[in-house]
Amino acid sequence: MKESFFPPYKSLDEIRNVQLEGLMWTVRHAYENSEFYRKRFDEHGVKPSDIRSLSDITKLPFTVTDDLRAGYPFPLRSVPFERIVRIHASSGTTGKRKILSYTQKDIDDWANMFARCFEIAGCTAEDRIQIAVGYGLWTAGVGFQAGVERFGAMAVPVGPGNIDIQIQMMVDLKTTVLCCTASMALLLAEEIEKRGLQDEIALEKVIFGAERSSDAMRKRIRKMLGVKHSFDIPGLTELYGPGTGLDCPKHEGIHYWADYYILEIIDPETLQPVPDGEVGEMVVTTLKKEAAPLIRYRTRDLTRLIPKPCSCGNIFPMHDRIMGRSDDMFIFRAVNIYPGQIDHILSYTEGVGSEYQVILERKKDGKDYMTIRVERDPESSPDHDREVEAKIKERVKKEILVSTSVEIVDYGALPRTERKSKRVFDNREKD
Ligand code: DLL
Repeated sequence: MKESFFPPYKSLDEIRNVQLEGLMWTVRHAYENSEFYRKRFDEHGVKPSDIRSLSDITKLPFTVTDDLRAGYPFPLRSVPFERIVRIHASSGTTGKRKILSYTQKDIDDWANMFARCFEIAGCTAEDRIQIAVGYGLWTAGVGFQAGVERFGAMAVPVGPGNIDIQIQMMVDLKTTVLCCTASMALLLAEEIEKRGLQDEIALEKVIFGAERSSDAMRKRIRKMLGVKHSFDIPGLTELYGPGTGLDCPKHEGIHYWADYYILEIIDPETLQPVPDGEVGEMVVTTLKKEAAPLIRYRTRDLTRLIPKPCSCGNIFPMHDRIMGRSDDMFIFRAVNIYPGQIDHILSYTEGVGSEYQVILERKKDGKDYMTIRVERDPESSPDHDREVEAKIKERVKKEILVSTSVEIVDYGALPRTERKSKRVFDNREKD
């Protein structure tokens, strides 16, 4: 029988026991071996011996991004340098990069989690898995690579960009699984369509991550590539990298590896847990991570727990897609808006494509103006533009409670990227 990367846990209670053991180990390990954590715990008046049940986790202080920056270049380090075998860094747009270190065991644990992702997606050793994300300091390429190898399929490590080589590999090697950002998948899908190569490729699955993608965008990509399933892979540099969970072919939520980390969802204002199933900020505590353990790390990502078991039978719990980051929120005319609210409206408006930009400007009259620029669906006629614009304006007014202008542009007019797409352009002068 094929090797499984899932331990034979029979119930959530069994996973909870593993969590308690891991939490107690992590807290002691961090307290004894990291200057940062010892100081933070002492300031907070908490000792490892205070953690005796899972609910005691709330006694622990939060860790935030600024703590990582303050500890640059080896934040949260809890092992001697001779045990660190690798570092990765996030691309961070502001300030210093976040650098995280790994022991050999951390790397092995990460590969194991990643192998589960391929297993839950229904991949087999026969699959040819094309990795179209950046290798190097970023966790993406190296993470997928280790995951494919641990799983035992064939890795096709093309890396980022190189549309011609990507397509050549897909056609010649008959790649079955494509791993990339949704932006890159769209770029590739459009190019394959343009070159009329749909019948020459053998893709069955696409695994996207690293950025939020709309329902419309994913649907479009699946249609153009002729694949039945697309999977959503979450991950962040601080928590190993990609591969900390995946949706299964039932697509009822993202199963996450609760024996490697505890996921809490909190209200970012009150810092209290939200009621089960409500949206809040993901806070993660690692259970086995040695070099840079995370204790109640505030990710800024927004999602919710899905408070029911999946119909696939896998007992690992689920969270929803990442709906955005609390720091993506922008304030327009005193209304807090998340880009996800806009792409939700656009996804369910007929006549528009998946690509859009939101432009915010302050005009001479001192007032702020918003424009949503969105591509026309390639199968729609410009004759309907006025009607579609009016429909979007009306829905934005009704659902987000603000007025916006809408501009429909030709299909393909907005920029495509092989990395994470930028959607919101805030050109208002900062005070
Ligand atoms: O983006 C790791 C990754 C690479 C994940 C490839 C999946 C695939 P960072 O550069 O540290 O790591 O960025 C992490 O990206 O906090 C989220 O805000 C966002 N993000 C990652 N995956 C998803 C996803 C990688 N599936 C930040 N959906 C995270 C939505 C995502 N947002």
